Amino acid sequence: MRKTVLITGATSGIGEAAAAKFAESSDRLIITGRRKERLEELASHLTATWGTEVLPLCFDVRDRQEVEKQLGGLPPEWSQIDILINNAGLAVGLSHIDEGDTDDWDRMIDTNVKGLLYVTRVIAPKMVSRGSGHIFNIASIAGKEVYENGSVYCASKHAVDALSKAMRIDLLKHGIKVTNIAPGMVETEFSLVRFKGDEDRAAAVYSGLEPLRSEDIAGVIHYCAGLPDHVCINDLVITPKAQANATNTLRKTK
Ligand code: NDP
Ligand code: 8X3
Repeated sequence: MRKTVLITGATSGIGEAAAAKFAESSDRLIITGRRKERLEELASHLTATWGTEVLPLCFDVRDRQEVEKQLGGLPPEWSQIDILINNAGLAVGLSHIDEGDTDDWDRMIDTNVKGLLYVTRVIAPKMVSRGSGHIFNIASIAGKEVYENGSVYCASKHAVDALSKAMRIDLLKHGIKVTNIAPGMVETEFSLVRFKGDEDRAAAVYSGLEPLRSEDIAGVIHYCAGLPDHVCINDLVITPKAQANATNTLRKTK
């Protein structure tokens, strides 16, 4: 059955790939992000390729009033959301706790934790009133483990991990499923954002190994969303074959 899927952070990476995957299966999409041009290009592309109905909404998930205005004021034909993919997020910087940039910390906590909460606070009641829905939280392997220099990003993703568990309890009686997705290394714009545009540092993250592609994660989300209603995958850690955990990778040397 055709579903309405809301994906935050669909202008690149995992969110964009998830949008393509759900479009391919004829679902309807609400896609969000801050980069308006990219959002509109993606919407046109999905409609031209798969005939998908798409509603692009440009806003910053950190802006609570804007989240409430945009998602609280959805047109009636778009307000029944079956699947929410809380994907918008980022890492900024990589530094020891005594040297970190507090503006970077604010960006990560405000986006990864507070932004996810603002979106969920608007959408969850709509699911509760219908007694159905499926929420995906894109956490991270950094929400399962911590690594040197990653303290605040790891803390923000541990918060997402905790929220997934807590949401599953609170929403249980309303028939809403919550799936926590915890990817390892996925080659997207993630490292470029983390290193503030430094392409060499970003490329080095994935050198000598085959990282996950956004499509790999999108495929897993789509699979979980397509399972029978009585089945809920609660939590998945997904890494490339060359990654054992947050810190151990197998790289080919030249
Ligand atoms: P990308 O940088 O490619 O995509 C991030 C998306 O989030 C973009 O669409 C961006 O849109 C959106 N976004 C970021 N900040 C905001 C904001 N303030 N308001 C609205 N949208 C925002 O990275 P990924 O696809 O890799 O990241 C997606 C999620 O996956 C993140 O939560 C990330 O933490 C998580 N993750 C990524 C891993 C990886 O290795 N790549 C591993 C584990 C988890 P725009 O800039 O247009 O606003
Ligand atoms: C992104 C993966 O290992 O850089 O969440 O934290 S990692």
